[in-house]
Amino acid sequence: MANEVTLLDFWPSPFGMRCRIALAEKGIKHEYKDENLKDKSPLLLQMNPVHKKIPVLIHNGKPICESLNIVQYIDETWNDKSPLLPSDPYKRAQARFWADYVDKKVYELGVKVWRTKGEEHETAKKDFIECLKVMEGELGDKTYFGGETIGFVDVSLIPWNCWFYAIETCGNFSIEDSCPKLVGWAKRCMEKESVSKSLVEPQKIYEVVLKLRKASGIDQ
Ligand code: GS8
Repeated sequence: MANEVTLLDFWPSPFGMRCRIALAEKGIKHEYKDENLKDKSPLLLQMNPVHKKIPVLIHNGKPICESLNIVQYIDETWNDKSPLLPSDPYKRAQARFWADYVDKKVYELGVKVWRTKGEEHETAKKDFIECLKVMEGELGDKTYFGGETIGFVDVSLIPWNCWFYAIETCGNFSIEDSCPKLVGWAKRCMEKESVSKSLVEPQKIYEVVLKLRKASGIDQ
């Protein structure tokens, strides 16, 4: 069967970026469709009727939803090169645990930093740095989270690198001051073409964040 692959995405989405990196790592030719989330396409509504969210990977007409699920699907389907998940069941379970931590902690707290004011904002900043330190502890002295090559946890976390500038600027703090090793890891990831071409300029994300802050009444 022909391999027809389409990614429904939205350019600033860190969830979409995960899928872009995985497709690039595997060298999968695909069609990229940028959605207007204020006016979702009939295709998106048809392919993800439950959540109606991007990203959605459409492989030979069949949809796969949820970014971490998509990255695993890509890894299992195109398993001839650049493995993202380890083959050992325990290591696979650990990789999924940390990717889930990224979603439940790094993402949630990062959003809280730029979307809140006052005491809530100050608490979110502290909690955000604490959870990045936890990630840094997990990285240890390894090149990537999974070892010598880029893997599932790296792909899950690295998209937030282009959101960090907005988070730091809104919070008036430096991630590098608290987590220099994590910033070093992000720089290493960015040296990979699969990553750098899948992420967007931090300044563009900052502009998106400023618009969202205005829309939600945080900024005048
Ligand atoms: C999150 C996707 C998501 O939030 C995943 O794929 O990992 N858990 C999911 N997608 C957003 C855009 S990025 O912030 C989205 O599609 N939002 C549209 C909406 O909520 O209507």
